[in-house]
Amino acid sequence: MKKNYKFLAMILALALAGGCGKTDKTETKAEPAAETAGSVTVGFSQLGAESDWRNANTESMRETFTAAAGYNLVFEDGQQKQSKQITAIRSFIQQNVDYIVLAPVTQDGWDSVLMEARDADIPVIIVDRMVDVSVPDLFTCWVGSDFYLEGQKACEWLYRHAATQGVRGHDLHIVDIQGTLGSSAQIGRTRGLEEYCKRYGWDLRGETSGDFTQAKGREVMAQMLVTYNNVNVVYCENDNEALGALEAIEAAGKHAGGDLQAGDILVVSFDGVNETAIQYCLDGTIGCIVECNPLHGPRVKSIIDTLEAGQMPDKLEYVSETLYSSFGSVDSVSIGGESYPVTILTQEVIDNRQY
Ligand code: GZL
Repeated sequence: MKKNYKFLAMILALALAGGCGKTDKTETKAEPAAETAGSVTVGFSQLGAESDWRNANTESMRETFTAAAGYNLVFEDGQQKQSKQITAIRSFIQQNVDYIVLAPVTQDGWDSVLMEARDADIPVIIVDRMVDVSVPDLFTCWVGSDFYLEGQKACEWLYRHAATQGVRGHDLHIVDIQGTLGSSAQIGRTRGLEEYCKRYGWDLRGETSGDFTQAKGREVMAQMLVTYNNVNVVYCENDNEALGALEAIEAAGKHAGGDLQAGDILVVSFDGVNETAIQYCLDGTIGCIVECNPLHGPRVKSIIDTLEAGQMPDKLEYVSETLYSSFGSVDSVSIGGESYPVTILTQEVIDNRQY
């Protein structure tokens, strides 16, 4: 644990200046968390609670950074607002935490606050989505998913599944319910789709953000079904959007499934955390879910343990992930010469998963 000399000096200065024990009731600054002696204080700025994936990610962090394990976790919910996350990081700096962990809502706009953390000599670990910074040393390391690869896997599965039904090129009429615009998850997944559409001549009818939520996913899907009369593939950038899209598809009297020749609307999604979505993948209502693993708590702990031991972890740590389908039409997908097996979804597979 870093010696809190700075913190003690600040308290002493406040005491001498009579600033200790503020009487101002309007004081809104987060009080430093009661720190257990010898514990490692981790300030975690989580971006929100917009999806089942996010809640599983928060749970993983809370389960890992417990007082019993020797940590003092200071948790701040950004409510999907970058301004709140920046405020949280500044509060962590003021509290002189040992480590800052940031799950950034969007990729850009972090330089100045990360410079403040660097100047305060507090290591910053980025988790899940990525940040786009002007100099690499503004964060110590990152752990998360390769969202572009996830998009490529989804599209390679779609290409191969459709080919088994003789459906190719311009006969695929696709809408993309995008994630939070400007997040690296949305940027990577959308990039994968747009590249495949260009490569195979798929008909990309429209792209609109569902903000990774079920309500917005339903609203956007309903609108797209009115705007485009020939949609036969819905590319949902997370499972909560897929659940919303399925509600809209049913309300429009259409059928979600895997038989394009029979007029089904084929739904492809990402995450594999929401139980209902995974059951829909088991029964074929959702054709494919590309796994996006939320259990970053132990991974971040491993990074902090490495730093505590005076070593330097890898700058970037990518999580390996599978993709699920119950169709059996595609047994693997090949991306850039690498083969990724498709996990054929069964109830047993579901029961044996970690989350
Ligand atoms: C991906 C993560 C995304 C999930 C969504 O790692 O950032 O944000 O795919 C979540 O479910 O809202």
